[in-house]
Amino acid sequence: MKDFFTANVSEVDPLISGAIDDEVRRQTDGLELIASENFVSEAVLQAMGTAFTNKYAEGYPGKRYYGGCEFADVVENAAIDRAKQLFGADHANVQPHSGAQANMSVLLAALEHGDRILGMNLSHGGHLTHGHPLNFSGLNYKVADYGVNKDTEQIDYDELQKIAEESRPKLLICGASAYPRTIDFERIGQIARSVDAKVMADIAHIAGLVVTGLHPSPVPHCEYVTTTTHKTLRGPRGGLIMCKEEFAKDVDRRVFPGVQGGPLVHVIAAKAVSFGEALHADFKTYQLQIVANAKVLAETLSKAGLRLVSGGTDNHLLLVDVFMDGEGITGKAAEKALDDVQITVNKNTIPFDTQKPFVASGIRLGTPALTTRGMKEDEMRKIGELIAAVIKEPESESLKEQVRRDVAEITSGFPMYPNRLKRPGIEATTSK
Ligand code: DSN
Repeated sequence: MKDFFTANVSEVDPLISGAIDDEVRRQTDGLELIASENFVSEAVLQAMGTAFTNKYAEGYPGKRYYGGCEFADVVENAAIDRAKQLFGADHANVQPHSGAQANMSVLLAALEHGDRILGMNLSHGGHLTHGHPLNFSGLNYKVADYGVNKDTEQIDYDELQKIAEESRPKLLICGASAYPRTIDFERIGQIARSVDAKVMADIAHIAGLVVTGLHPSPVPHCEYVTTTTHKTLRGPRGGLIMCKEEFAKDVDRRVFPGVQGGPLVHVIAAKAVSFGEALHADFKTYQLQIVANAKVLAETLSKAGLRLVSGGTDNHLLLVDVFMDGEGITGKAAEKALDDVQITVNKNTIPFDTQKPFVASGIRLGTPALTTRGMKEDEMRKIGELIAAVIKEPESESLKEQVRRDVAEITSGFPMYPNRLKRPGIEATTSK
């Protein structure tokens, strides 16, 4: 048993240890532009890799179904208090393992089976859990949907009002996973109240902007607010629900025992650490830079002749139409060509897309992760030019060779996780 409690993963499991090392190297050597990803601090990583993973703590602080939860209570109470302070919310539940489980819990709290929801169409920027037919939200509830205006590619609030009046939902779901513009939560709240509906705002993408005042907060206007903790908020992977006090009991009992069993206390510890980081003044500086970087990236791509959905961005992400009615390449081809040069993005449908979702006409880019590394406007200009060049000549091996060198030069100036990088000279143990 001596080794059991002391040996490192590299000593006991070379395959997994090698893959972990390779992943750190991949993240370090590449340009990460997936809008929903970010890099957590070493402190957050450490909090996650702790003995709290051993602990069952079903229930809530002070009311657990297991003994020995006194330190789990310290962690969960800290996460709750910090989340409430960050968002200015009455109540926070920090236990959801993911954004999908946060949303599922709210739908269970707010609705009866078969009630109607009104959510943003996935192909216009919404999310699976907002009513997609293959998701629990589409399987258990009647669904009406809204999207963006064909000309502006932005939410048409008058149209939304009309759809709400026609469909009479019990819950209006707003928030998006691929929408580059500011969302008018106040107006959405008014629309919901005019048809006697409640509102759930899913701010998974923009939570970091919301807590720093760079995007209007939904908290005063919406009964329920959900988010993931790992995107602009820069915490560990996980979910979070905020609600008005009158809904707190219902939300809590839908998370546990409704949807989940024991909470992941090690992840809640990491959430608490990241919320503490987000309460620091420098978190606003970071969020301001995310937005500034997105604007420069958008301008650069636009100047290079690519079409930006909605014409630009107000937040951390941009949706680029790379297909351009057949003049360009598909999102799938663009994702692959960029992957070849260690620029990581995801293909994404654009509103009124003519391509299937797995092919798509667009790619989605976001700046949270590269901004965490310290990159600023100059790097964004260079990166935008590299992306545009690859999309214009996706088959050119000589261009890709050059871009790979440029990517290596950029990333080498912005090191990360020095204590977690594989020792130099040790070869990769897994292959791509
Ligand atoms: N998969 C997330 C995203 O990429 O936006 C949403 O759940």
